[in-house]
Amino acid sequence: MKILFYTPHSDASAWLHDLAQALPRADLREWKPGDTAPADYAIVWRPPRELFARRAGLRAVFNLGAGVDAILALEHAQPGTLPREAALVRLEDTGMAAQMAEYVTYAVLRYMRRFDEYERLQAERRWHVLEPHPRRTFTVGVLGLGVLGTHVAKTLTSFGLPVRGYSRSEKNIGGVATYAGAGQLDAFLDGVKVLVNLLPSTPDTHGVLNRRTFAKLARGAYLVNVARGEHLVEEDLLDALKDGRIAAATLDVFRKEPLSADHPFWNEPRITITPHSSAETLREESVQQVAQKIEALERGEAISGIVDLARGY
Ligand code: OXD
Repeated sequence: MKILFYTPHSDASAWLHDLAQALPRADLREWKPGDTAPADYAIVWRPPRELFARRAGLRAVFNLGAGVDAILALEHAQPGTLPREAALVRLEDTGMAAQMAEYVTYAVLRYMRRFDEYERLQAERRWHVLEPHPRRTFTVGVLGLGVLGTHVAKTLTSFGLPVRGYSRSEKNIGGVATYAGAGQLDAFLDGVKVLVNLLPSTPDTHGVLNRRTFAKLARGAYLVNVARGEHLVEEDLLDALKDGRIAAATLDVFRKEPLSADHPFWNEPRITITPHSSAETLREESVQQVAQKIEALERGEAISGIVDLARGY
C-alpha cells in the first residue's frame, strides 16, 4: 500500500521513521509539491489543497489532530477537493484527552482559588487574603462533549464542582448535568461561572463566544477557550473584560496564529495566553492509532473516527 505523509512542521522524518516501523509493508513517502503519483492513504496535518489533486484512488485521509477544520475549509472553499471515496478520519484521544483535562483543570482551579489575583498581588508585594469562591456556585460549563470534552467534564466532577455539559446530540455522563441542542443552550449557559469551549469548529459554531453568550453567564465569569480562535468574537471579550462581565480568560487558540505581537490580548493582564499547546499530538500514540486503522481498512473492517462531512466533525 502507498502512503503519503505531510506536515507543515519540520519533523516529517521522525514521523516517517515511526510509521515505517508500525507499517512495515507500506510504501511511505513525504508529499512534496508536484507529487501526483498514486497513493492509497494520506496522513496529514494542515495539508495544502494541491496534495489532493488527482487523487482518485485515495481510500482515506488521516488527520493528525482532533480538529479537521483546516481540511474541511479546503473542501468548503472548493467542493470536490477531497476525493469522493476517501474517508476523512480524525485522531481519537491519542493522549490528548489527558493533556486537555490537565490544562482545563489547572485553569479552573487557578480561578477558583484566585491564584490569578494572588499573582497580581505578589507583583505588587501585597500580603492580602482573598475569600475563595464558593464551590457550590462555581459552576463549570463545558461546551462540546466529544472525546476531549467528555473527559474534561468527568475530570472536573472529581473536584466536587457543579459541572454542566452541552452538545448537539444528547449525552449521558455520570455527575454531569447535560444539555443538548440549540433549544437548551440558554439553560446551559445560565449562571455558569467558568465557560470551557471544546466545540468543533464549523460554520455553525463560529462566533459562539460572543457578547450575548457572555451576558447569560454569572457576572464576573471566566472563559477558557481550547478549541479554535474562530469561536471567539475577540472585541466582545475585550468589552466584557472592561465592564466586568468576564473576570478573566485563558486562551490557547486564536483567529490568527501565531498571535501577532501587536494584538491587544497581550496587553490585557486578565487574559492568559498559551501558544496552541493545550493538547499536543503525541507521535507514538498517533502512529499506533493510524497504523491500526490502516491495517483494519486493509482487512476490510470498519473503523471509528470517520468525520461526517455534512456535520463538520
Ligand atoms: C487538534 C489541535 O485539532 O491540535 O488536534 O488543535
